[in-house]
Amino acid sequence: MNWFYQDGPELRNPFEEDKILQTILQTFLPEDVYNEVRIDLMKLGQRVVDEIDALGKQAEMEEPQLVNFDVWGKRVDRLVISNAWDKLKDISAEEGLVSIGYKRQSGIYSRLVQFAKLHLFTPSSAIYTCPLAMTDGAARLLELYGSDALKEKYLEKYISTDPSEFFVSGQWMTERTGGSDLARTETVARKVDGQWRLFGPKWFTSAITADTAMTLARIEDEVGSPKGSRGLSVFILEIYEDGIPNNLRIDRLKDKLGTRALPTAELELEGVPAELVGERNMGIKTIATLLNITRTYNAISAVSYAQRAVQLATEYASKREAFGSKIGNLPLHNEILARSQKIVTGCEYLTFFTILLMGKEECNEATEEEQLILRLLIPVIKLYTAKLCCSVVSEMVEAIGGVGYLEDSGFPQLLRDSQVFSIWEGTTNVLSLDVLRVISKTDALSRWSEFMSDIENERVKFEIKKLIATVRSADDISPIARRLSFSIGKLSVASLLSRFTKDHDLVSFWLDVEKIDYLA
Ligand code: MFK
Repeated sequence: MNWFYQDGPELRNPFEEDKILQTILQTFLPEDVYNEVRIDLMKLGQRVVDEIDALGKQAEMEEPQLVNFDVWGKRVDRLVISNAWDKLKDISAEEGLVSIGYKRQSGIYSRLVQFAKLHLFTPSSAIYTCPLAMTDGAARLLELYGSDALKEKYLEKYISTDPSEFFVSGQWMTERTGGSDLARTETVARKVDGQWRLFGPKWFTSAITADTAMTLARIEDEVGSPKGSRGLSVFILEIYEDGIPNNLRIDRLKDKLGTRALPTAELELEGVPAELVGERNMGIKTIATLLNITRTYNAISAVSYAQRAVQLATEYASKREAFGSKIGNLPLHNEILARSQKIVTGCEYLTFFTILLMGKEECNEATEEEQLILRLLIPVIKLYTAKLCCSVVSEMVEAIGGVGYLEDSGFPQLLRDSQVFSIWEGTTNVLSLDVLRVISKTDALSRWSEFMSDIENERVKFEIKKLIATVRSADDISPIARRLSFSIGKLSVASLLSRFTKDHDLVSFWLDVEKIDYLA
């Protein structure tokens, strides 16, 4: 008997498939840079299909384990990690996934090139992008605030393309008191024989396989530190010495909903040697540099997950038959795929535009207006793409049908991981409060409105005007901070699409989407 068997969705070269990414890069990059980069992106896209995707899946299957004691009862805190996870680290170095942003061979466009590569890599990488995000943030922090000695010791390693030299950094902020209100940090830094040593709990430390970590602590010495967040300082430390945890205990690995290949630990620091980075008691302001980088990674990760889910569901719809037709030709199914693609398209434009500004700022070529818009857009892209992309991924699981709900289809992993994007690196509310911080302290909203209104589309201009009027007339905007942030996200997308694509239908779609309502 010839029974029917359905072919599953096929992963194709994600660069070749992502026409929007190609158009965005052609729009934002000079022609010679694009032509050069295109070759590298095609190659990486093929490597994703041929090698990286299988490594990501293997790392997901072989979850990290922690062995706290040896057979004799001695505390060892040894991690057992998939070889695939280590290989993903090597590939990250070889592909320059951090270094491109710092070698700056494409000048102000280097960040765009780097993040385009991250966009292809991320959904196949078992979220190895998380350690890369923290490493990138640590590199920027050292570039801006590190002493020459620290730069020499660590920066070169963070941005190395040689896997045997490449260092990865973690970022430890969250304690049992929480990850949002860092003023309650309990970790202390004490000078012992001229060496800073850290003592205290760190409760969500991602990528505990990292070589170093940036962390916050309150200095305890004869001078002392103020209470609250103004008394925190940033320290850098090496997690292992000769492969053994260096004056710290790894108490437990977290049992997380998603990001399961990523080892996230609970730690007790027991005098780990550390070095101060930047000014004492300026910890929050200093580490904000790192956060702004990791939040940008968060946005590109959310977009890349959603893009991957749409690509796979669209490919599947081109071969799956039901009711006498390919399901991609069924109007309702087609409508959902098209709507999802439009959401991804808007989020891709917004995120890559922000990255373009980031590249300019880091090369000291951003105007004052661009710097302010960048500061405003980073929390906006983080919170906005996290929410939208998670709903897109959820809808694409449904588009695959029952098999999309099965573990080995790969879709549950995309969905589980997507859920973290609105939590780590600051929740939607915390990010909305950051938007408020920017608006109340700077002229960013007016500058944003001027820039985003400099287009032909009258409807977008009108909506921006209305938004500004609402903000100006409110006695207290904190209760509407979240709604305001979403509106800035939506209107930024509409304006950028109007400016760069002239696709009026797409702009109208975005203007009419108050929230992406898949229920109807
Ligand atoms: C891996 C497995 C994951 C599993 C699931 C997820 C687990 C979750 C793990 C986590 O917990 S992730 C959460 C990580 N935590 C964060 O991202 C921090 C979230 N909290 C914030 O961002 C708060 O807004 C903040 C800690 C910054 C509030 O602190 P403060 O001290 O009340 O802020 P304040 O006084 O407004 O700002 C201090 C200075 O920093 C100000 O500068 P000035 O002194 O010059 O005025 C601010 O302008 C500046 N600042 C704050 N945020 C900034 C910034 N500057 C630039 N960019 C920013 N984003």
